[in-house]
Amino acid sequence: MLTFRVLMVTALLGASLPSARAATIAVVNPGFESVALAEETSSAFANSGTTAISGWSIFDLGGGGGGQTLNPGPASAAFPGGAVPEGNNTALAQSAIVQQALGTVLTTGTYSLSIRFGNPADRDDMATPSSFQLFSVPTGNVIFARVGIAFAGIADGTFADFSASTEIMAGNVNLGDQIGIKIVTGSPTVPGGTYYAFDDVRLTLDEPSRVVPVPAAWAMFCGGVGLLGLRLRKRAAG
Ligand SMILES: [Ca+2]
Ligand SMILES: [Ca+2]
Repeated sequence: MLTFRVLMVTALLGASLPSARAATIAVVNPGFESVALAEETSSAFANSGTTAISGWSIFDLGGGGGGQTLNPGPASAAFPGGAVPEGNNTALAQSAIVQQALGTVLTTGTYSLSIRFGNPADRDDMATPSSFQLFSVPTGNVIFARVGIAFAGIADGTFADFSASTEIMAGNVNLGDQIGIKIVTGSPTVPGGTYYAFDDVRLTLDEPSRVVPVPAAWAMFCGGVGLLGLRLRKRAAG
């Protein structure tokens, strides 16, 4: 009887293994830590599409936009106490697009984006828009935008988490396109504006087609059922 119970448990485990987990899509320099900065110092992004910060390019939206990475120390005016949500550095940009091509193409599944946005204490909380986008590199189409990130929900000198997900269905016009992510701080129609800080960029993809038990689990399941059948036949025969 003990053998019977063990076989039943084996069969049930085989049938109910959890589905595959979401895969992380690699982002180069996701926390802007590629340059080791001393406290209270910053390193400017070069402008006009050049890549001065590993992995990332920056484009001026107009009005003299730009950006930098910053390691705020304890006496930081932007982030008093020096707290950043990940590592030592945060990125900041004003009236600019900071973007990265990801070296992968759009497929069906559920994409989830997350990022931390910060509100520098030494800058006015102007109503310039900001967003975090998943986009098609060849077409520029926005596949998903976490739009409307504003300082209203972020206290001066602190960061807040923003995340959302979108399901890409069969038939999406951008399937197969190279994809990228970008942070847009400001607007071409609102020159100047103010600095947004951002850090800890993450992207995952959960592909439904991969949500099946692994072969080893199937082997265990089939073995369990087979042995169970053999056991029952022996019981019936006896
Ligand atoms: Ca960081
Ligand atoms: Ca502020």
